[in-house]
Amino acid sequence: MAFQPLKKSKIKKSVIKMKTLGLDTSSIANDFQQYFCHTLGRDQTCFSSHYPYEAIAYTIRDRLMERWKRTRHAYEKNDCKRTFYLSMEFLMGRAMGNAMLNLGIENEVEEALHHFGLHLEEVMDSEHDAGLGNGGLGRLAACFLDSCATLQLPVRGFGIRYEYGMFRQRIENCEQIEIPDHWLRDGNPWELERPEYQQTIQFGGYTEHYRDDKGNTRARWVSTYDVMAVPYDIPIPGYRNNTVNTLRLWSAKATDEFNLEEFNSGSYTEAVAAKNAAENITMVLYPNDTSENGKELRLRQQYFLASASIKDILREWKEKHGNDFSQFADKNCFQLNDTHPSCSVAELMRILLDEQGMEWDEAWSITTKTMAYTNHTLLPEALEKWSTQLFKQLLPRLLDIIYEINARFLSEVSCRWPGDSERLKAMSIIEEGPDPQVRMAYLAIVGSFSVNGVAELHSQLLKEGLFKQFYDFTPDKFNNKTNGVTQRRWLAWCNPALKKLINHTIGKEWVVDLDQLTQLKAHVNNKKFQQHWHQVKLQNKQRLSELVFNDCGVKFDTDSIFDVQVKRIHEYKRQLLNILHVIHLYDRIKRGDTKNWVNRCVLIGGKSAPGYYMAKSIIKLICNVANVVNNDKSVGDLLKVAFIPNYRVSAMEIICAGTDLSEQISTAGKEASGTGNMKFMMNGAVTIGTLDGANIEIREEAGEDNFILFGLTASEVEETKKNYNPEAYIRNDDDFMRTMKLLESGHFNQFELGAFDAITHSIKNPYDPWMVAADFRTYIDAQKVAAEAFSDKKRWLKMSILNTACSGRFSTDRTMMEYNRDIWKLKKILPTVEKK
Ligand code: 26Q
Repeated sequence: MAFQPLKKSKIKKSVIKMKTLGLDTSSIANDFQQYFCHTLGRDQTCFSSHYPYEAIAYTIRDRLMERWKRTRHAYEKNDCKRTFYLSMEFLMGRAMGNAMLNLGIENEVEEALHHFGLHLEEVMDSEHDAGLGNGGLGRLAACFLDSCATLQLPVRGFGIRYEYGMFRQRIENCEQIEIPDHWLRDGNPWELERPEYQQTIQFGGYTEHYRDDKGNTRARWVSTYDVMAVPYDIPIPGYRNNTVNTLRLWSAKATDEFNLEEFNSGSYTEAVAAKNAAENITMVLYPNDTSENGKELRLRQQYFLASASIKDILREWKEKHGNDFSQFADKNCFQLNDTHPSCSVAELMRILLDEQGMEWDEAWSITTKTMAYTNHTLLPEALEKWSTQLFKQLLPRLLDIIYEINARFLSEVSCRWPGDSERLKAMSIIEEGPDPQVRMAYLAIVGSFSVNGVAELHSQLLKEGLFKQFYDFTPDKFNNKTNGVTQRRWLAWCNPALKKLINHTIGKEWVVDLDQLTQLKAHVNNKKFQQHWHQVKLQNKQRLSELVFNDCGVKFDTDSIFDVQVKRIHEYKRQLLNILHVIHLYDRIKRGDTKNWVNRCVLIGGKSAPGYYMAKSIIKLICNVANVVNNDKSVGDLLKVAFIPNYRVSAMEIICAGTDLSEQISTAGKEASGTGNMKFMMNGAVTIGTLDGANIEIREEAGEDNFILFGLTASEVEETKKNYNPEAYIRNDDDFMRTMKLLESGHFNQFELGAFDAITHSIKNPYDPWMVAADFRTYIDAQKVAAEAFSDKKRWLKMSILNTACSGRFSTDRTMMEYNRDIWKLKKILPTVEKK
């Protein structure tokens, strides 16, 4: 046993007390020196930026430790209600800048490092992104944690500590190559291992029934093979408020007993192999941003997260309340980030029934008062399903419970609608068929007291479409919580020049109250302010253009309009429409149709799921078009195109600040919300977009004049689908015709015959669900409007300023206050003040 309890010794509380560490330059410099020279054993001959990074990271982390402890202590002492945010993804990015900002020690750290001849920026660049997420859903979880800590809400994140995060993307021969992201290789100074809180997670085996002391039949899950879940805690500092919340990430470890058994029976290699199998559970993040169904390891991961987290909460509960669960539902809430952690519903039931010996009704009442579910997709094909066969093999006891939940649920439905067997079939948690499936979204809805979408339109469409029958049955569960982003990272941190200008103009309150930005409206016509705004944008465009040159070798001229689309590559997000516009512009240049031309730099970035053929083809098309356009002397500065490899959080921090035009061009009714759209808006980009997801709310806030709209609405999309004829759109539009001709001529795939056939076919397919052809014309026209607006410098500046000024609603502070008001009902808790 690696961790033995102290028997004879007892640590003296009065002596072990934490020191309050100074936040001044000289304290920081002293500690840095201590870590650098003594702990890490380096000196002036050190040539790597890693050790300075590690030393300063520990120095900063030390300053979070005491606040962390005091926050934990306050939650414990208050015995307050708490929320647990369960998510398979937390896309945290880098921690250091955020910690410095929230502690308010950026200048002090910079000065301290300077003292040793070090540049903060270079040192910071040594930090790996924590890429434990695919995209929007994972980054949203990270922004939520930042806002909860800032609002001083007792919220803890639970996730998985993947050894390998989101793959690194390289572009070779215009194609995506996936490279494993071994982000923990050089250690992670931001995590604290907590082996004392490890949990045992069961898999396999079967359900056994037996009689308890009172003669009641009860069930237990036996003959399982077990895996240990070891928690690693990451501090989540609030903004200058001494609160430090926790993100707890679980890592899989083989059990010691298991190894011993195999070992004693003489099968050394089998023992090691089995250890590997157990530890594989948390090895790698699944790189799909829509569900990839049926993968056993993924279901293992999901149950591992659910079981470890719930057991952890019950351990804490029982330490304080013993076996009294009467208050449990009043004091705990589990927010499920999509269906990925929805095994939690059945797992909490299992523990209450089998381990606490509760009756069904009591256990169900507790479960359905504590679970809340957030949906993040409108694509029916993205709803998670698991075959009951796989479930039975891996989690037999959970499947029993799911069947029972379903039986009781369906009997309620049939009371309400007697004899309506079609409805029962449609609403059943089990989808019947040759290979019956567990519908995880239905399990989550039935098991939760709250079901929310992530933008107004999305929540509306859930009620009318995907979950209509559930809405009819329990309308009160359904609600909307429009997403947001944290302005600490996505404005104050990533855009220091704009931060300075805003602070100077309206003060600093906006950092914790983003609605304050409306005060900027008063300055929108002020010449001097406009000039400043322009200079800031130019400076940020310079920074972005350096990034693009380093990563793509393409020169972006800062006088051009910077037209940017960065997000996961997916057909519904329509990067294809973007590149069709680029081809159209190229065609115009080649034809000499360049009157009133506005120079344009188009930047596209994002990762494709490794097995998603169409998305990969789209990346290839973008890169091929970029090569042709950028190497055509007759194009020059009129048009530049770049695909930025390995799009990630730390790249977005530079990209969003330097963008003029934000591309949010998904097929209406498909993007649940989007959050990149909000980051761009906050940093003064103008959106060109469809009426989809949160774009609608962005346009409402910014005003019609400050948003460039195009495309079919969600209901028009459905209407148009009925007799959609893409070839007619092409035929009747000269620009479209020429664009398609260029694409089909092989101009962009000279030595790669047929490389883009699948793409051209998809555009012409009458069943193209993404309706690219239907929106081509209005998109091209809207782009022209954008170019005209940009060429009118004053007008564009005003649009830019107003976008930032109106972005207050899109702070996750607002989002979290709404979750708290309607769902969690937590009290704000201040960290305890330790007596001197
Ligand atoms: C599920 C099962 C198996 C393998 C992978 C998955 C999986 C993983 C990630 C399914 C979905 C995701 C991620 C989804 C996602 O990021 N959705 C986005 O969520 C954002 C935050 O709410 C929204 O703004 C976006 O509109 C939505 O696309």
